[in-house]
Amino acid sequence: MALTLPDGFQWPAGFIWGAATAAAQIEGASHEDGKLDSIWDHFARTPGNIAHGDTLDPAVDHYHRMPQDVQLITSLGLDSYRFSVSWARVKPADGPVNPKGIDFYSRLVDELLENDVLPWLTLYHWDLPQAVEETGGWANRDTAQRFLDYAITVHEALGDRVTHWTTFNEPLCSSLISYAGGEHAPGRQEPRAGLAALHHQHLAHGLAVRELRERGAEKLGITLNLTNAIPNDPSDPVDVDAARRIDALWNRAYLEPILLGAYPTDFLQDVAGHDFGELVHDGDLTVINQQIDFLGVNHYHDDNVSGHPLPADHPQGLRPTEKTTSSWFVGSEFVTGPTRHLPQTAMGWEINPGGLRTLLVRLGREYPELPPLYITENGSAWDDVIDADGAVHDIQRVDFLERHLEAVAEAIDEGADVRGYFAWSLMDNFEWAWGYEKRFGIVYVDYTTQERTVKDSGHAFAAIAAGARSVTT
Ligand code: GBH
Repeated sequence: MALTLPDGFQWPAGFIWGAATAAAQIEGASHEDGKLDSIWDHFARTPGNIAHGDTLDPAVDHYHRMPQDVQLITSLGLDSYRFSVSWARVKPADGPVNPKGIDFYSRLVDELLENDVLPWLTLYHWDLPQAVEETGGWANRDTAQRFLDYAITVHEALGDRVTHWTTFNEPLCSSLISYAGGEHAPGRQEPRAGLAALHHQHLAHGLAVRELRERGAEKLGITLNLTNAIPNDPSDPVDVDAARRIDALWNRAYLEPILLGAYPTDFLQDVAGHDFGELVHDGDLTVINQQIDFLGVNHYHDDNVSGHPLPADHPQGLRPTEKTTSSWFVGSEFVTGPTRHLPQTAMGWEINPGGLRTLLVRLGREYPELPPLYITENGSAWDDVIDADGAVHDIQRVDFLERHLEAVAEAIDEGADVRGYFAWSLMDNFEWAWGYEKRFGIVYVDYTTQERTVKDSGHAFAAIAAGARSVTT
């Protein structure tokens, strides 16, 4: 198998080939060396929140296996490793700094640099200290200020070695899905809190970018999960309006305050019933509208949407899911997601590589002020097994990876400024509400022995990266 690339195509010089993880999904050691509960530790203790009652301990025991995991990254020949720092490890009660916590990340960064791997650091990948949640969490405006203090702490410790700083990973998930939809920690089902979290995370992002810029951080950005919202019936104005609403709520409400310094007008109208305007104080949008050096794009699937109820026998359940009674489509609760009967991954997510190309090209065309793009996550879950020969022949993931890399190449060929691709994920891990059931890794983890085995997709990715590099450098 090989990539089919546009005629004469070459990956841009210096294109970054990497893999990504997140602290809560891999570290374990939830209560070791001074770490206290994050909202995910707390959330996982309530039966029914996580599949099979799984918890975040020991996850893949990365806290104790960090040097070997860096060797794994090196063995794949990757340029960069995208990881997140756990706020609850660094400032466990959001009070004094935990020296052992910060030391872990300092050792990780040293280990990466010694192996010529670029550290790509994310400050917030969803694991708020439970102590902060107990004072109101992201629904509370003051949490933005606390995030700034935490960001400064991490920068003071690592700023001499880390050049690439991402404030938030997918704020859509850590605001609306977590505070309005209730599917993610802290599991709150309050539409207004979801909107407050959205705005306060924007504010936290802006405060941190402004401050870390002044303190000399080289590259600052944010990662958003972006989607193409597709009207189920393009000739039906009700479906077209549903797609417009989801595009506003999922994409533009995140992109535009950052890039343009304003919330989209139609989004403001859609959520008007929740007094969103009261959350936005004078000057906030100026703080949020900081120049960023890159935009991270996470993409897994497009979203086919309709403004009509689904028939009762429809295979894909209506949102909200059985687990929650509140929708995270705040202001557009009636919107549904009918299936298009495309092939699906083990998550039930549609496979449509062309969607990634469309998205990347469209971003560049719609936003002239767009900074360089990096795909900071893309990947797929499958029911992997170790075969009799000791290998993991994950042919579906290999295919997913190759078709999506082709889509990225096509987008670049059409003018999209994409400078890197991080596979999600480096290794199998704790897949949030799905626990350990869903495997996204390009490296397999045996959850009994914690043994790591590079899957066929890992070998394929390493070969593609090596091949691309030998031509461009
Ligand atoms: C990312 O989020 C995370 O950053 C990462 O930690 C995670 O492990 C990885 O993806 C895989 O899940 O309501 O049915 O339409 C996932 C982004 C956004 C994907 C919301 C699912 C809604 C599904 N998710 N989307 S549905």
